Amino acid sequence: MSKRVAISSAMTTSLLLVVGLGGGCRSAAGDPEPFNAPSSDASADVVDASTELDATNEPEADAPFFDPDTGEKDAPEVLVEPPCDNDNLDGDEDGDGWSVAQGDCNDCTELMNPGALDIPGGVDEDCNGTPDDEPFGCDEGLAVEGNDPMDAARALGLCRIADPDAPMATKSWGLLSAKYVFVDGSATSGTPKFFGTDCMGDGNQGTPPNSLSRGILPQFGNATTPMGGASMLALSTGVARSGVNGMSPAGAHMCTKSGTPSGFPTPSEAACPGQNIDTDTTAYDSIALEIQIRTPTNAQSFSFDFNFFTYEYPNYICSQYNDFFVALMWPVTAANVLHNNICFDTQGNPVSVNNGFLEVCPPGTHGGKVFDCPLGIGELAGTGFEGRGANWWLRTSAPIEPGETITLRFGVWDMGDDAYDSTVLLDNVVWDTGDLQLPPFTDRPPK
Ligand SMILES: [Ca+2]
Ligand SMILES: [Ca+2]
Ligand SMILES: [Ca+2]
Ligand SMILES: [Ca+2]
Repeated sequence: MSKRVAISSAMTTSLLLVVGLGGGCRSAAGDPEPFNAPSSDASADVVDASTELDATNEPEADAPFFDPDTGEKDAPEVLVEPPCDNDNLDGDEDGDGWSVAQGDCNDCTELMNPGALDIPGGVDEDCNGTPDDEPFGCDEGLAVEGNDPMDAARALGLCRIADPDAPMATKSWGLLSAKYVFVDGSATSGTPKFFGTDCMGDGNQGTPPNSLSRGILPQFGNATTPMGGASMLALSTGVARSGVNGMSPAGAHMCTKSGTPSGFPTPSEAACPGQNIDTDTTAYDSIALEIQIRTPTNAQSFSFDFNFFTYEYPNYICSQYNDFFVALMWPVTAANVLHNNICFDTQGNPVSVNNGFLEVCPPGTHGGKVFDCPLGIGELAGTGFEGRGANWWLRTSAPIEPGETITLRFGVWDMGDDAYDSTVLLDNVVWDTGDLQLPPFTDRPPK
């Protein structure tokens, strides 16, 4: 089950401890003042995320954070700004790190200060003098082949840029940095397996990741559009564009090589008992976006959406060639996270062709596994992955500490060799200001 549902007009009286920036971005096309109109029908397209959190069910060491069978929780409560004298200028009465003199506009709630996300609802959580003015809509008109990694972050819906060295009064949450790297965090390619005229794009020894390994796309294939806003980020071990491009996605030589992330490759133990896992820590044709974010002081978790397409279906299941998609996070303390990867299915398998969510495909039995493919093949049309497999959109959520600086590295790589490419689409980073910190999980977003 998913923890979050799209807000309907019927729910708008009790919304808004939770906000989807992606939803705000999405609204840009049709609603000029989306955050100021939470009770209109248009808000169904505006505010993307809600939750049913039970504030009385505080997480305990061994207790589940939610009912895994029903997903049941109570609706969130609207933030009501508490009356506050703010008469202790240099103290920090609410313990949120800001004194009134430093810019805390309400020193009686830790949910309001310059580091907060400004949630629709009439309260000026971020204390900049204007309620509900969180930036949005920054991913329109971005160039497909744009080289600025900050644009890739914008494509994900991250519209607020923060200054790493800002004084307290303007120490907002937001994106601190972004860069394209290989999946091990390195920035220059090792000696690739192939190079020369066979290469697509600009990969070579000593180069940064191939510029064709990434793209900022308004659409992928005939059917896949962004989950939030106007564009999404594509990362590929082939060419990160729709359709067939040279040998991509059958097996393009992008002509880069790096190490795998620390701890990888890992087996898909639950999905592939006895899988012959490669011990080679070489990542072919890898690409990653690494971003640093100072998290909102009023958020407890975040989520992002991804959609993994792989040419390895149906030929290579449970093999040493299985490509990986990982979402690595630092710091991360959850007990169910292996090697900092917050993205895995309910069995703990990392995202590859073996993942339990591979449901867009022509059905069949391959590698000893039955693939029912309940989502059909329509979404493969025009992608270059016709006859192959994809997950369709999934949503990964993970807890954060409010106001901390986190690093996220989203990456894909070819395992074993550089043949049979995989492409992941990424979009819709959303902050959740509910009371609870759920452990990392991945599931289908609500329709
Ligand atoms: Ca304070
Ligand atoms: Ca405060
Ligand atoms: Ca504001
Ligand atoms: Ca607000």
